[in-house]
Amino acid sequence: MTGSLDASRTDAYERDGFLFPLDAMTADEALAWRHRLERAETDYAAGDRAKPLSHYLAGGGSHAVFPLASDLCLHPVIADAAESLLGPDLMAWGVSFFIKEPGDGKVVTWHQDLKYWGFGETSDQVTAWIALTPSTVENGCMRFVAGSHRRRFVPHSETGARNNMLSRGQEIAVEVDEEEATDIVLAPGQFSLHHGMLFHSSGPNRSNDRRIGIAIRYVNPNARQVDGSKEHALLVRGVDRQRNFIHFEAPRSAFGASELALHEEIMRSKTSANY
Ligand SMILES: O=C(O)CCC(=O)C(=O)O
Repeated sequence: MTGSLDASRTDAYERDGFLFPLDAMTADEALAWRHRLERAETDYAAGDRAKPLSHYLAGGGSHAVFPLASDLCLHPVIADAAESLLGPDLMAWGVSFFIKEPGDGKVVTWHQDLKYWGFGETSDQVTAWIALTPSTVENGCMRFVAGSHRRRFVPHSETGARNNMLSRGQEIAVEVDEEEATDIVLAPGQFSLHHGMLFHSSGPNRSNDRRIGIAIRYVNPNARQVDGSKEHALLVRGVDRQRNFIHFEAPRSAFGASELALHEEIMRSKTSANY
């Protein structure tokens, strides 16, 4: 199975700033990934750990410390799709888990990812968001405004709202017309692609099951921090001749000592603009 996108799909991505639904795996395979995640959650909770698991899963550096996250970055079908948009040299700069528990009230307010990533306004990145559970209107699927990626950065405010899954409650400070938004409904094993300039958000989980999505931030070697600093990335395919990133190896064990040390280093090197 190939995930390469034909010209009609890459054209649609250029036009709308997103694509969905794309198939990465069967529903049974997605369930196996979910079980793998939930076993890791149970094991982690049983251990004597200094930091909550969410510190690693939500913060963007999970692919340095948790093999499930790095394995997903390397998934051939997902990487094929990213390659169709970014070219053959591909890195995973970030992996974040967006898990909404039933009734936890968590939302993601309207925002543009790139506003906080330090890369400026660039098309040398794409997010693949993989659904391990159904992602529906009821459980708070993502919503995208088609064509909004062609706008420049718009002003954002930081509300600090505790029910916002974004670290500082980042929120677009101009009017977003909800009527224009598309609900990104996905079945388990499907994924969407979105551009980092795209206006997007998601509502609360009103279902009685978890909503689990994993966002992989792929970049190509042209992406670079505008302040000239280097951040860490996992090479997925090809070569990085520009060397704007510090490369790291996929983790060998989940939350092992060397993996935790690397994760600390990665989080320290991220500019405060990132998350
Ligand atoms: O999972 C969500 O609801 C939001 C995810 C998101 O904002 C992103 O992947 O950029």
